[in-house]
Amino acid sequence: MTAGGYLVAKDGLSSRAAYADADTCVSPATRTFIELLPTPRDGTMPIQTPVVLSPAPTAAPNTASGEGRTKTHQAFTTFPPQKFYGVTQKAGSVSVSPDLPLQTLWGFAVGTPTQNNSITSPGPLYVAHYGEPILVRNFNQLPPANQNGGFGLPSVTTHLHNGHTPSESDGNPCDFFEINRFYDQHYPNVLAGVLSDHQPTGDINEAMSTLWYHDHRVDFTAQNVYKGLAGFYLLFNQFDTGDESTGFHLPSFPQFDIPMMFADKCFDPRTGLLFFDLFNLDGILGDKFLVNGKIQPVLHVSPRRYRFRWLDSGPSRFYQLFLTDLNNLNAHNKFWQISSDGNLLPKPIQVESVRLSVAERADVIIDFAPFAGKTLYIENRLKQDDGRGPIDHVIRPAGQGDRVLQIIVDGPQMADGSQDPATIPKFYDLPVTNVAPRVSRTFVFQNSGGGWQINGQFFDCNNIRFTVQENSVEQWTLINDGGGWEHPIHIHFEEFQTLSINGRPPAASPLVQTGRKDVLRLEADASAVLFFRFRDFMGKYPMHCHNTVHEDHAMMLRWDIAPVGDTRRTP
Ligand SMILES: [Cu+2]
Repeated sequence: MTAGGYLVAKDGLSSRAAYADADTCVSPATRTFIELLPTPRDGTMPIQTPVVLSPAPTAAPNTASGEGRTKTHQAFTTFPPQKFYGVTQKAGSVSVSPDLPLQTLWGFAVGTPTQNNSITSPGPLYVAHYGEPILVRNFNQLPPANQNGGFGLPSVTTHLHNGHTPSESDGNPCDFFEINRFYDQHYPNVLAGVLSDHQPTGDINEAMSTLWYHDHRVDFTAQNVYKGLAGFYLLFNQFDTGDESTGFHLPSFPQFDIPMMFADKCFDPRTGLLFFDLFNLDGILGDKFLVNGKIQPVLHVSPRRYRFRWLDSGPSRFYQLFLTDLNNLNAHNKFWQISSDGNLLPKPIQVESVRLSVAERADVIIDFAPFAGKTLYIENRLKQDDGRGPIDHVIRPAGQGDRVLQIIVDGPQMADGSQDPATIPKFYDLPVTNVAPRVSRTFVFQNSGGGWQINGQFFDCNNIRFTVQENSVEQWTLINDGGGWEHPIHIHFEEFQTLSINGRPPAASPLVQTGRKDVLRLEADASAVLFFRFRDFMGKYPMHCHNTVHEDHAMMLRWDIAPVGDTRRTP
Protein backbone atom coordinates (compact mmCIF):
# COMPACT_ATOMS: atom_id res chain seq x y z
CA MET A 1 0.00 0.00 0.00
CA THR A 2 1.24 3.47 -0.81
CA ALA A 3 1.05 6.59 1.28
CA GLY A 4 -1.91 7.59 -0.80
CA GLY A 5 -3.82 4.71 0.70
CA TYR A 6 -4.28 2.48 -2.31
CA LEU A 7 -2.81 -0.76 -3.54
CA VAL A 8 -0.30 -0.66 -6.32
CA ALA A 9 -1.67 -2.49 -9.33
CA LYS A 10 -0.94 -6.17 -9.33
CA ASP A 11 -1.03 -8.45 -12.31
CA GLY A 12 -4.60 -8.86 -13.41
CA LEU A 13 -5.97 -6.89 -10.51
CA SER A 14 -5.48 -3.35 -11.70
CA SER A 15 -9.19 -2.61 -11.52
CA ARG A 16 -8.95 -3.01 -7.74
CA ALA A 17 -6.07 -0.59 -7.47
CA ALA A 18 -8.03 2.36 -6.18
CA TYR A 19 -9.17 0.41 -3.16
CA ALA A 20 -7.11 0.04 -0.02
CA ASP A 21 -9.66 -2.52 1.04
CA ALA A 22 -12.62 -4.01 -0.74
CA ASP A 23 -14.95 -1.18 0.16
CA THR A 24 -12.72 1.83 0.69
CA CYS A 25 -12.47 4.33 -2.07
CA VAL A 26 -9.82 7.08 -2.00
CA SER A 27 -10.46 9.54 -4.80
CA PRO A 28 -8.28 12.58 -5.46
CA ALA A 29 -9.13 15.69 -3.47
CA THR A 30 -11.69 18.01 -5.07
CA ARG A 31 -12.78 21.45 -3.98
CA THR A 32 -16.37 21.73 -2.85
CA PHE A 33 -19.20 24.01 -3.90
CA ILE A 34 -17.40 25.56 -6.86
CA GLU A 35 -19.66 24.59 -9.75
CA LEU A 36 -23.33 25.33 -10.24
CA LEU A 37 -25.90 22.57 -10.03
CA PRO A 38 -27.12 21.75 -13.57
CA THR A 39 -30.85 22.51 -13.76
CA PRO A 40 -33.59 22.61 -16.40
CA ARG A 41 -34.26 26.28 -15.59
CA ASP A 42 -30.96 27.45 -17.12
CA GLY A 43 -30.63 24.77 -19.81
CA THR A 44 -27.72 22.96 -18.17
CA MET A 45 -30.04 19.97 -17.83
CA PRO A 46 -31.48 20.04 -21.36
CA ILE A 47 -35.19 19.52 -21.93
CA GLN A 48 -36.15 17.16 -24.74
CA THR A 49 -37.79 18.66 -27.82
CA PRO A 50 -39.85 16.78 -30.44
CA VAL A 51 -38.42 15.81 -33.81
CA VAL A 52 -39.66 14.23 -37.03
CA LEU A 53 -38.47 10.64 -37.12
CA SER A 54 -37.49 9.01 -40.39
CA PRO A 55 -38.42 6.31 -41.12
CA ALA A 56 -41.75 6.92 -39.42
CA PRO A 57 -42.37 4.72 -36.38
CA THR A 58 -44.45 1.62 -36.92
CA ALA A 59 -46.35 -0.70 -34.62
CA ALA A 60 -44.33 -3.70 -35.82
CA PRO A 61 -40.56 -3.65 -35.35
CA ASN A 62 -38.82 -2.03 -38.33
CA THR A 63 -36.10 -4.66 -38.45
CA ALA A 64 -35.13 -3.84 -42.05
CA SER A 65 -34.19 -0.29 -41.02
CA GLY A 66 -32.18 -1.44 -38.01
CA GLU A 67 -34.66 -1.51 -35.16
CA GLY A 68 -33.66 -3.84 -32.33
CA ARG A 69 -37.18 -4.26 -31.01
CA THR A 70 -38.68 -7.73 -31.50
CA LYS A 71 -42.28 -7.29 -30.27
CA THR A 72 -45.11 -5.26 -31.81
CA HIS A 73 -46.36 -2.27 -29.79
CA GLN A 74 -49.49 -3.51 -28.03
CA ALA A 75 -51.13 -0.10 -27.61
CA PHE A 76 -49.83 1.89 -30.57
CA THR A 77 -53.25 2.46 -32.14
CA THR A 78 -55.10 2.69 -28.82
CA PHE A 79 -52.85 5.55 -27.67
CA PRO A 80 -51.30 6.96 -30.85
CA PRO A 81 -48.16 8.98 -30.06
CA GLN A 82 -48.66 12.73 -30.35
CA LYS A 83 -45.03 13.71 -29.95
CA PHE A 84 -41.87 12.01 -31.20
CA TYR A 85 -38.42 12.27 -29.69
CA GLY A 86 -34.97 11.04 -30.61
CA VAL A 87 -32.25 10.28 -28.10
CA THR A 88 -28.75 9.02 -28.84
CA GLN A 89 -26.62 7.02 -26.45
CA LYS A 90 -22.94 7.64 -27.02
CA ALA A 91 -19.67 8.51 -25.32
CA GLY A 92 -18.63 12.06 -24.55
CA SER A 93 -16.20 14.16 -22.55
CA VAL A 94 -17.79 15.50 -19.40
CA SER A 95 -16.50 17.58 -16.49
CA VAL A 96 -17.60 16.45 -13.03
CA SER A 97 -15.24 18.79 -11.17
CA PRO A 98 -12.67 21.45 -12.16
CA ASP A 99 -10.16 19.45 -10.10
CA LEU A 100 -10.48 16.22 -12.11
CA PRO A 101 -9.68 15.53 -15.75
CA LEU A 102 -12.50 15.37 -18.27
CA GLN A 103 -14.28 12.02 -17.96
CA THR A 104 -15.30 9.85 -20.88
CA LEU A 105 -18.85 9.04 -19.82
CA TRP A 106 -21.71 7.38 -21.62
CA GLY A 107 -24.84 9.43 -21.78
CA PHE A 108 -27.93 10.45 -23.70
CA ALA A 109 -27.76 13.24 -26.28
CA VAL A 110 -30.86 15.15 -27.35
CA GLY A 111 -32.03 14.07 -30.78
CA THR A 112 -31.04 11.64 -33.49
CA PRO A 113 -27.42 10.76 -34.38
CA THR A 114 -27.45 13.17 -37.34
CA GLN A 115 -28.24 16.06 -35.01
CA ASN A 116 -24.88 15.26 -33.43
CA ASN A 117 -25.55 16.82 -30.03
CA SER A 118 -23.25 16.19 -27.09
CA ILE A 119 -24.24 13.94 -24.24
CA THR A 120 -25.13 15.11 -20.77
CA SER A 121 -25.32 13.00 -17.66
CA PRO A 122 -27.99 13.10 -16.32
CA GLY A 123 -29.50 12.91 -19.80
CA PRO A 124 -32.15 15.22 -21.21
CA LEU A 125 -35.28 15.80 -19.17
CA TYR A 126 -38.60 14.59 -20.55
CA VAL A 127 -41.55 16.83 -19.73
CA ALA A 128 -44.56 14.60 -20.33
CA HIS A 129 -48.27 15.07 -19.75
CA TYR A 130 -51.01 12.59 -18.95
CA GLY A 131 -53.23 12.16 -21.98
CA GLU A 132 -50.38 12.89 -24.40
CA PRO A 133 -48.75 9.64 -25.57
CA ILE A 134 -45.20 9.97 -26.87
CA LEU A 135 -42.68 7.83 -28.71
CA VAL A 136 -38.94 7.92 -28.06
CA ARG A 137 -36.55 6.51 -30.66
CA ASN A 138 -33.49 5.41 -28.74
CA PHE A 139 -30.27 5.10 -30.79
CA ASN A 140 -27.26 3.07 -29.68
CA GLN A 141 -24.10 4.84 -30.89
CA LEU A 142 -21.87 3.71 -28.03
CA PRO A 143 -18.25 2.75 -28.72
CA PRO A 144 -17.33 -0.93 -29.01
CA ALA A 145 -16.68 -2.88 -25.83
CA ASN A 146 -12.92 -2.85 -26.30
CA GLN A 147 -13.04 0.97 -26.11
CA ASN A 148 -15.11 1.14 -22.94
CA GLY A 149 -12.34 2.41 -20.64
CA GLY A 150 -12.52 -0.68 -18.42
CA PHE A 151 -16.21 -1.08 -17.75
CA GLY A 152 -19.60 -0.73 -19.39
CA LEU A 153 -21.24 -2.85 -22.08
CA PRO A 154 -22.41 -1.10 -25.28
CA SER A 155 -25.59 -3.13 -25.38
CA VAL A 156 -28.49 -1.30 -23.81
CA THR A 157 -32.15 -1.20 -22.84
CA THR A 158 -33.61 1.98 -21.37
CA HIS A 159 -36.13 1.45 -18.59
CA LEU A 160 -38.64 4.17 -17.77
CA HIS A 161 -38.81 3.63 -14.03
CA ASN A 162 -41.83 3.16 -13.07
CA GLY A 163 -43.94 4.01 -16.08
CA HIS A 164 -47.30 2.34 -16.65
CA THR A 165 -45.73 1.13 -19.87
CA PRO A 166 -46.47 -1.80 -22.17
CA SER A 167 -43.84 -4.51 -21.70
CA GLU A 168 -42.12 -4.07 -25.07
CA SER A 169 -41.47 -0.38 -24.30
CA ASP A 170 -40.64 -0.82 -20.62
CA GLY A 171 -36.92 -1.28 -21.11
CA ASN A 172 -36.96 -4.84 -19.89
CA PRO A 173 -33.45 -6.07 -18.93
CA CYS A 174 -33.66 -8.76 -21.62
CA ASP A 175 -34.85 -6.47 -24.44
CA PHE A 176 -31.39 -5.01 -25.05
CA PHE A 177 -30.22 -3.80 -28.44
CA GLU A 178 -26.78 -3.41 -29.96
CA ILE A 179 -24.54 -0.72 -31.47
CA ASN A 180 -25.90 0.99 -34.62
CA ARG A 181 -29.43 -0.17 -33.93
CA PHE A 182 -32.39 1.77 -32.57
CA TYR A 183 -35.41 0.94 -30.44
CA ASP A 184 -38.76 2.75 -30.47
CA GLN A 185 -40.32 3.08 -27.03
CA HIS A 186 -44.00 3.99 -26.82
CA TYR A 187 -45.02 5.74 -23.62
CA PRO A 188 -48.84 6.05 -23.48
CA ASN A 189 -48.69 8.36 -20.40
CA VAL A 190 -51.96 6.91 -19.15
CA LEU A 191 -53.30 6.39 -15.64
CA ALA A 192 -53.54 2.81 -14.44
CA GLY A 193 -57.03 1.44 -14.98
CA VAL A 194 -57.42 3.15 -18.36
CA LEU A 195 -58.27 -0.07 -20.21
CA SER A 196 -59.83 -1.91 -17.28
CA ASP A 197 -61.61 -0.72 -14.15
CA HIS A 198 -61.42 3.05 -14.75
CA GLN A 199 -62.22 3.44 -18.44
CA PRO A 200 -61.75 5.64 -20.35
CA THR A 201 -59.40 7.95 -18.42
CA GLY A 202 -57.80 5.72 -15.76
CA ASP A 203 -57.76 6.17 -11.99
CA ILE A 204 -56.67 9.69 -11.02
CA ASN A 205 -55.42 8.25 -7.72
CA GLU A 206 -52.77 6.41 -9.74
CA ALA A 207 -51.25 9.68 -11.00
CA MET A 208 -47.45 9.84 -10.95
CA SER A 209 -45.09 12.78 -11.02
CA THR A 210 -41.36 12.01 -10.84
CA LEU A 211 -40.02 9.16 -12.94
CA TRP A 212 -36.54 8.50 -14.22
CA TYR A 213 -34.98 6.48 -16.98
CA HIS A 214 -31.83 4.44 -16.85
CA ASP A 215 -30.06 1.61 -18.61
CA HIS A 216 -31.25 -1.81 -17.46
CA ARG A 217 -29.06 -4.20 -19.51
CA VAL A 218 -29.15 -7.60 -17.83
CA ASP A 219 -25.91 -8.23 -15.87
CA PHE A 220 -24.52 -4.76 -16.74
CA THR A 221 -26.95 -2.26 -15.22
CA ALA A 222 -24.59 -1.16 -12.45
CA GLN A 223 -21.72 -0.46 -14.86
CA ASN A 224 -23.83 1.26 -17.49
CA VAL A 225 -25.75 3.51 -15.09
CA TYR A 226 -22.54 4.33 -13.20
CA LYS A 227 -21.03 5.33 -16.54
CA GLY A 228 -23.80 7.88 -16.96
CA LEU A 229 -26.88 6.35 -18.60
CA ALA A 230 -29.69 7.92 -16.54
CA GLY A 231 -32.06 10.89 -16.63
CA PHE A 232 -35.38 12.31 -15.40
CA TYR A 233 -38.89 11.99 -16.83
CA LEU A 234 -41.56 14.24 -15.29
CA LEU A 235 -45.29 13.71 -15.68
CA PHE A 236 -47.74 16.55 -15.26
CA ASN A 237 -51.54 16.60 -15.27
CA GLN A 238 -54.47 18.93 -14.61
CA PHE A 239 -53.62 19.05 -10.87
CA ASP A 240 -49.85 18.79 -10.84
CA THR A 241 -49.54 21.32 -13.62
CA GLY A 242 -46.06 22.79 -13.33
CA ASP A 243 -47.76 26.19 -12.91
CA GLU A 244 -48.16 27.44 -9.36
CA SER A 245 -51.18 29.55 -10.29
CA THR A 246 -53.24 26.44 -11.15
CA GLY A 247 -54.12 22.97 -9.84
CA PHE A 248 -52.41 22.01 -6.60
CA HIS A 249 -50.39 25.28 -6.75
CA LEU A 250 -47.05 23.49 -6.51
CA PRO A 251 -43.97 25.62 -7.27
CA SER A 252 -43.70 26.36 -11.01
CA PHE A 253 -41.52 24.31 -13.32
CA PRO A 254 -38.76 24.88 -14.23
CA GLN A 255 -38.02 28.08 -12.30
CA PHE A 256 -38.84 26.72 -8.85
CA ASP A 257 -39.04 22.97 -9.52
CA ILE A 258 -35.64 21.27 -9.70
CA PRO A 259 -34.88 17.56 -10.16
CA MET A 260 -31.79 16.37 -8.26
CA MET A 261 -30.09 13.07 -9.03
CA PHE A 262 -27.76 11.91 -6.26
CA ALA A 263 -24.92 9.53 -7.13
CA ASP A 264 -21.75 8.54 -5.30
CA LYS A 265 -18.72 7.64 -7.37
CA CYS A 266 -15.07 6.71 -7.02
CA PHE A 267 -12.20 8.19 -9.04
CA ASP A 268 -8.84 6.50 -9.51
CA PRO A 269 -6.30 8.37 -7.34
CA ARG A 270 -3.59 8.00 -10.00
CA THR A 271 -5.53 9.15 -13.04
CA GLY A 272 -8.53 10.97 -11.61
CA LEU A 273 -10.76 8.91 -13.90
CA LEU A 274 -14.05 7.29 -12.95
CA PHE A 275 -13.42 3.88 -11.47
CA PHE A 276 -15.73 0.85 -11.15
CA ASP A 277 -14.71 -2.15 -9.06
CA LEU A 278 -15.70 -5.18 -11.12
CA PHE A 279 -14.79 -7.53 -8.26
CA ASN A 280 -17.09 -6.03 -5.66
CA LEU A 281 -20.34 -8.02 -5.47
CA ASP A 282 -21.56 -6.48 -2.21
CA GLY A 283 -22.36 -3.01 -3.43
CA ILE A 284 -20.20 -0.11 -4.55
CA LEU A 285 -19.76 3.04 -2.50
CA GLY A 286 -18.04 6.16 -3.80
CA ASP A 287 -16.40 8.87 -1.72
CA LYS A 288 -17.44 11.64 -4.12
CA PHE A 289 -21.03 12.87 -3.99
CA LEU A 290 -22.50 14.10 -7.25
CA VAL A 291 -25.76 15.94 -7.80
CA ASN A 292 -26.89 16.15 -11.43
CA GLY A 293 -23.45 15.02 -12.52
CA LYS A 294 -21.32 17.54 -10.59
CA ILE A 295 -19.32 16.81 -7.44
CA GLN A 296 -20.80 18.80 -4.53
CA PRO A 297 -22.29 21.66 -6.57
CA VAL A 298 -23.95 24.87 -5.43
CA LEU A 299 -27.47 26.16 -6.07
CA HIS A 300 -28.61 29.78 -5.69
CA VAL A 301 -32.25 30.29 -4.71
CA SER A 302 -34.58 33.13 -3.86
CA PRO A 303 -36.25 33.37 -0.43
CA ARG A 304 -39.45 31.52 -1.38
CA ARG A 305 -40.77 27.94 -1.79
CA TYR A 306 -39.12 25.44 -4.13
CA ARG A 307 -39.98 21.91 -5.16
CA PHE A 308 -36.99 19.60 -5.24
CA ARG A 309 -37.32 16.12 -6.76
CA TRP A 310 -34.78 13.92 -5.03
CA LEU A 311 -33.58 10.65 -6.56
CA ASP A 312 -30.98 8.20 -5.29
CA SER A 313 -29.50 6.84 -8.53
CA GLY A 314 -27.10 4.49 -6.76
CA PRO A 315 -25.28 2.30 -7.43
CA SER A 316 -25.64 1.05 -3.82
CA ARG A 317 -25.75 3.84 -1.25
CA PHE A 318 -28.64 4.75 1.06
CA TYR A 319 -29.08 8.39 2.04
CA GLN A 320 -30.86 10.25 4.79
CA LEU A 321 -31.05 13.86 3.73
CA PHE A 322 -31.36 16.83 6.07
CA LEU A 323 -31.36 20.61 5.57
CA THR A 324 -28.37 21.89 7.55
CA ASP A 325 -27.35 25.41 8.57
CA LEU A 326 -23.76 25.19 9.85
CA ASN A 327 -24.31 28.32 11.91
CA ASN A 328 -27.33 26.84 13.67
CA LEU A 329 -26.72 23.12 14.08
CA ASN A 330 -29.52 22.59 16.57
CA ALA A 331 -32.18 24.07 14.32
CA HIS A 332 -34.04 20.88 13.19
CA ASN A 333 -34.99 22.56 9.91
CA LYS A 334 -38.31 21.17 8.74
CA PHE A 335 -39.66 20.85 5.24
CA TRP A 336 -42.51 19.07 3.46
CA GLN A 337 -42.38 15.71 1.76
CA ILE A 338 -45.11 15.60 -0.89
CA SER A 339 -44.38 12.34 -2.66
CA SER A 340 -42.89 8.91 -2.27
CA ASP A 341 -41.35 7.48 -5.43
CA GLY A 342 -43.54 8.44 -8.39
CA ASN A 343 -46.61 9.36 -6.45
CA LEU A 344 -47.89 12.36 -4.55
CA LEU A 345 -48.78 11.40 -0.99
CA PRO A 346 -52.42 11.76 0.12
CA LYS A 347 -51.27 15.08 1.57
CA PRO A 348 -47.97 16.80 2.46
CA ILE A 349 -46.14 15.48 5.51
CA GLN A 350 -43.79 17.71 7.49
CA VAL A 351 -40.42 16.03 7.99
CA GLU A 352 -36.93 16.78 9.23
CA SER A 353 -35.29 14.28 6.87
CA VAL A 354 -35.95 11.89 4.00
CA ARG A 355 -34.40 8.45 3.69
CA LEU A 356 -33.75 7.10 0.20
CA SER A 357 -32.41 3.76 -0.95
CA VAL A 358 -31.39 3.23 -4.55
CA ALA A 359 -34.07 4.27 -7.06
CA GLU A 360 -36.36 5.75 -4.41
CA ARG A 361 -37.55 9.30 -5.02
CA ALA A 362 -39.09 11.97 -2.85
CA ASP A 363 -40.44 15.32 -3.93
CA VAL A 364 -40.05 17.90 -1.19
CA ILE A 365 -41.07 21.52 -0.76
CA ILE A 366 -38.64 23.75 1.09
CA ASP A 367 -39.51 27.32 2.00
CA PHE A 368 -36.34 29.42 1.89
CA ALA A 369 -38.10 32.62 3.01
CA PRO A 370 -36.88 32.22 6.62
CA PHE A 371 -33.32 31.67 5.36
CA ALA A 372 -32.80 34.84 3.28
CA GLY A 373 -29.08 35.63 3.05
CA LYS A 374 -28.05 32.29 4.54
CA THR A 375 -26.07 29.35 3.23
CA LEU A 376 -27.57 25.90 3.75
CA TYR A 377 -26.63 22.34 2.82
CA ILE A 378 -28.43 19.20 1.80
CA GLU A 379 -26.60 16.83 4.10
CA ASN A 380 -26.59 13.03 4.10
CA ARG A 381 -26.32 12.07 7.75
CA LEU A 382 -26.82 8.34 7.32
CA LYS A 383 -23.69 6.30 7.95
CA GLN A 384 -22.79 3.55 5.52
CA ASP A 385 -19.43 1.82 5.28
CA ASP A 386 -20.02 -0.97 2.77
CA GLY A 387 -22.46 -2.34 0.25
CA ARG A 388 -24.34 -4.22 2.93
CA GLY A 389 -26.53 -1.25 3.71
CA PRO A 390 -26.51 1.71 6.08
CA ILE A 391 -25.57 1.26 9.71
CA ASP A 392 -29.07 1.23 11.12
CA HIS A 393 -29.83 3.66 12.27
CA VAL A 394 -26.78 5.76 12.96
CA ILE A 395 -27.59 9.34 12.12
CA ARG A 396 -24.48 11.45 12.31
CA PRO A 397 -24.71 14.81 14.09
CA ALA A 398 -25.71 17.83 12.01
CA GLY A 399 -22.70 19.15 10.16
CA GLN A 400 -20.78 15.88 10.37
CA GLY A 401 -22.43 14.09 7.46
CA ASP A 402 -21.79 14.30 3.71
CA ARG A 403 -22.70 17.76 2.46
CA VAL A 404 -23.85 16.93 -1.05
CA LEU A 405 -25.30 20.28 -2.17
CA GLN A 406 -24.76 23.86 -1.03
CA ILE A 407 -27.77 26.17 -1.27
CA ILE A 408 -27.18 29.93 -1.07
CA VAL A 409 -30.34 31.96 -0.46
CA ASP A 410 -29.09 35.09 -2.20
CA GLY A 411 -31.52 35.35 -5.11
CA PRO A 412 -33.81 38.35 -5.52
CA GLN A 413 -37.12 38.54 -3.68
CA MET A 414 -39.70 36.91 -5.95
CA ALA A 415 -43.45 36.54 -5.69
CA ASP A 416 -44.45 33.12 -4.40
CA GLY A 417 -47.72 31.95 -5.94
CA SER A 418 -47.34 28.42 -4.60
CA GLN A 419 -49.50 27.16 -1.78
CA ASP A 420 -48.14 26.63 1.72
CA PRO A 421 -48.06 22.81 2.03
CA ALA A 422 -49.43 23.15 5.57
CA THR A 423 -52.70 24.33 4.03
CA ILE A 424 -52.98 21.70 1.29
CA PRO A 425 -55.67 19.32 2.58
CA LYS A 426 -55.34 16.60 -0.03
CA PHE A 427 -53.65 15.56 -3.24
CA TYR A 428 -55.13 12.19 -4.15
CA ASP A 429 -56.85 9.39 -2.27
CA LEU A 430 -55.14 6.04 -1.91
CA PRO A 431 -56.72 3.36 -4.09
CA VAL A 432 -58.71 0.92 -1.95
CA THR A 433 -56.91 -2.16 -0.66
CA ASN A 434 -59.78 -4.00 1.03
CA VAL A 435 -60.03 -6.41 -1.87
CA ALA A 436 -59.27 -10.11 -1.54
CA PRO A 437 -56.18 -11.04 -3.58
CA ARG A 438 -56.54 -13.70 -6.28
CA VAL A 439 -53.25 -15.13 -5.05
CA SER A 440 -50.71 -14.39 -2.30
CA ARG A 441 -47.06 -14.98 -3.12
CA THR A 442 -43.93 -14.99 -0.97
CA PHE A 443 -40.40 -14.00 -2.02
CA VAL A 444 -37.27 -14.51 0.07
CA PHE A 445 -34.24 -12.35 -0.79
CA GLN A 446 -31.07 -14.26 -0.04
CA ASN A 447 -27.30 -14.03 -0.07
CA SER A 448 -25.90 -17.02 -1.94
CA GLY A 449 -22.13 -17.24 -1.61
CA GLY A 450 -21.31 -13.98 -3.35
CA GLY A 451 -24.37 -14.01 -5.58
CA TRP A 452 -27.88 -12.93 -4.80
CA GLN A 453 -31.07 -14.93 -5.17
CA ILE A 454 -34.84 -14.73 -4.87
CA ASN A 455 -36.45 -17.92 -3.55
CA GLY A 456 -33.22 -19.82 -4.16
CA GLN A 457 -32.83 -18.93 -7.83
CA PHE A 458 -30.76 -16.54 -9.92
CA PHE A 459 -32.25 -14.46 -12.71
CA ASP A 460 -32.84 -16.07 -16.08
CA CYS A 461 -34.43 -14.09 -18.94
CA ASN A 462 -36.32 -17.15 -20.17
CA ASN A 463 -37.57 -18.45 -16.84
CA ILE A 464 -41.12 -17.18 -16.25
CA ARG A 465 -41.27 -17.61 -12.50
CA PHE A 466 -44.99 -16.89 -12.27
CA THR A 467 -47.84 -15.42 -14.27
CA VAL A 468 -50.16 -12.73 -13.00
CA GLN A 469 -53.69 -12.79 -14.34
CA GLU A 470 -54.55 -9.54 -16.10
CA ASN A 471 -56.73 -7.09 -14.18
CA SER A 472 -56.33 -9.03 -10.93
CA VAL A 473 -55.28 -8.25 -7.37
CA GLU A 474 -52.30 -9.93 -5.72
CA GLN A 475 -50.60 -9.76 -2.35
CA TRP A 476 -46.84 -10.22 -2.19
CA THR A 477 -44.77 -10.82 0.93
CA LEU A 478 -41.11 -9.83 0.63
CA ILE A 479 -38.79 -11.37 3.21
CA ASN A 480 -35.18 -10.40 3.89
CA ASP A 481 -33.24 -13.56 4.67
CA GLY A 482 -30.96 -11.66 7.00
CA GLY A 483 -27.25 -11.23 7.47
CA GLY A 484 -27.62 -7.49 7.85
CA TRP A 485 -28.08 -6.93 4.13
CA GLU A 486 -30.57 -4.35 2.94
CA HIS A 487 -32.25 -4.51 -0.45
CA PRO A 488 -34.23 -1.82 -2.27
CA ILE A 489 -36.75 -4.05 -4.07
CA HIS A 490 -38.25 -2.60 -7.24
CA ILE A 491 -41.28 -3.99 -9.03
CA HIS A 492 -41.91 -2.75 -12.56
CA PHE A 493 -45.18 -1.55 -14.06
CA GLU A 494 -47.57 -1.10 -11.11
CA GLU A 495 -47.19 0.81 -7.88
CA PHE A 496 -47.97 -1.06 -4.71
CA GLN A 497 -49.28 -0.05 -1.34
CA THR A 498 -47.44 -1.34 1.66
CA LEU A 499 -49.93 -3.13 3.90
CA SER A 500 -47.44 -3.90 6.65
CA ILE A 501 -43.76 -3.92 7.56
CA ASN A 502 -42.78 -6.44 10.22
CA GLY A 503 -46.45 -6.93 10.99
CA ARG A 504 -47.21 -3.27 11.59
CA PRO A 505 -48.81 -0.70 9.31
CA PRO A 506 -46.19 1.43 7.52
CA ALA A 507 -45.21 4.51 9.51
CA ALA A 508 -45.76 8.09 8.35
CA SER A 509 -43.19 9.48 10.79
CA PRO A 510 -40.37 10.17 11.30
CA LEU A 511 -39.66 8.47 7.93
CA VAL A 512 -42.53 8.32 5.47
CA GLN A 513 -43.35 4.73 4.46
CA THR A 514 -46.98 5.25 3.61
CA GLY A 515 -48.45 6.05 0.24
CA ARG A 516 -47.86 4.25 -3.00
CA LYS A 517 -44.44 3.18 -4.10
CA ASP A 518 -42.42 1.23 -6.62
CA VAL A 519 -39.39 0.54 -4.40
CA LEU A 520 -39.71 -1.23 -1.06
CA ARG A 521 -36.76 -0.60 1.21
CA LEU A 522 -36.32 -4.13 2.56
CA GLU A 523 -34.24 -3.40 5.62
CA ALA A 524 -32.22 -5.97 7.57
CA ASP A 525 -34.33 -8.90 8.78
CA ALA A 526 -37.52 -7.18 7.66
CA SER A 527 -40.58 -8.52 5.92
CA ALA A 528 -43.22 -6.51 4.11
CA VAL A 529 -46.66 -7.26 2.68
CA LEU A 530 -47.60 -5.42 -0.52
CA PHE A 531 -50.91 -4.90 -2.32
CA PHE A 532 -50.95 -4.88 -6.13
CA ARG A 533 -53.52 -4.42 -8.86
CA PHE A 534 -52.19 -5.39 -12.32
CA ARG A 535 -54.02 -3.78 -15.20
CA ASP A 536 -54.18 -2.74 -18.82
CA PHE A 537 -51.08 -4.22 -20.48
CA MET A 538 -49.54 -7.64 -20.84
CA GLY A 539 -46.12 -9.19 -21.26
CA LYS A 540 -42.99 -9.71 -19.21
CA TYR A 541 -41.76 -7.56 -16.32
CA PRO A 542 -39.09 -7.98 -13.64
CA MET A 543 -38.83 -7.66 -9.88
CA HIS A 544 -35.30 -7.04 -8.63
CA CYS A 545 -33.03 -5.55 -6.04
CA HIS A 546 -32.07 -2.00 -7.06
CA ASN A 547 -28.71 -2.16 -5.36
CA THR A 548 -27.55 -2.46 -8.96
CA VAL A 549 -24.63 -4.69 -7.99
CA HIS A 550 -27.02 -7.19 -6.37
CA GLU A 551 -29.30 -6.89 -9.39
CA ASP A 552 -26.49 -7.81 -11.78
CA HIS A 553 -25.49 -10.84 -9.65
CA ALA A 554 -28.53 -11.81 -10.09
CA MET A 555 -31.23 -10.83 -7.60
CA MET A 556 -34.01 -10.51 -10.12
CA LEU A 557 -36.87 -12.58 -11.47
CA ARG A 558 -39.15 -12.45 -14.47
CA TRP A 559 -42.92 -12.49 -14.10
CA ASP A 560 -45.49 -12.15 -16.84
CA ILE A 561 -49.01 -10.78 -17.14
CA ALA A 562 -51.35 -12.87 -19.28
CA PRO A 563 -55.09 -13.54 -19.67
CA VAL A 564 -54.75 -16.60 -17.45
CA GLY A 565 -52.53 -16.46 -14.39
CA ASP A 566 -51.12 -19.14 -12.10
CA THR A 567 -51.29 -19.54 -8.34
CA ARG A 568 -47.67 -20.33 -7.49
CA ARG A 569 -47.25 -19.13 -3.93
CA THR A 570 -43.43 -19.32 -3.65
CA PRO A 571 -42.35 -18.98 -7.27
CU1 LIG B 1 -29.94 -6.15 -2.72
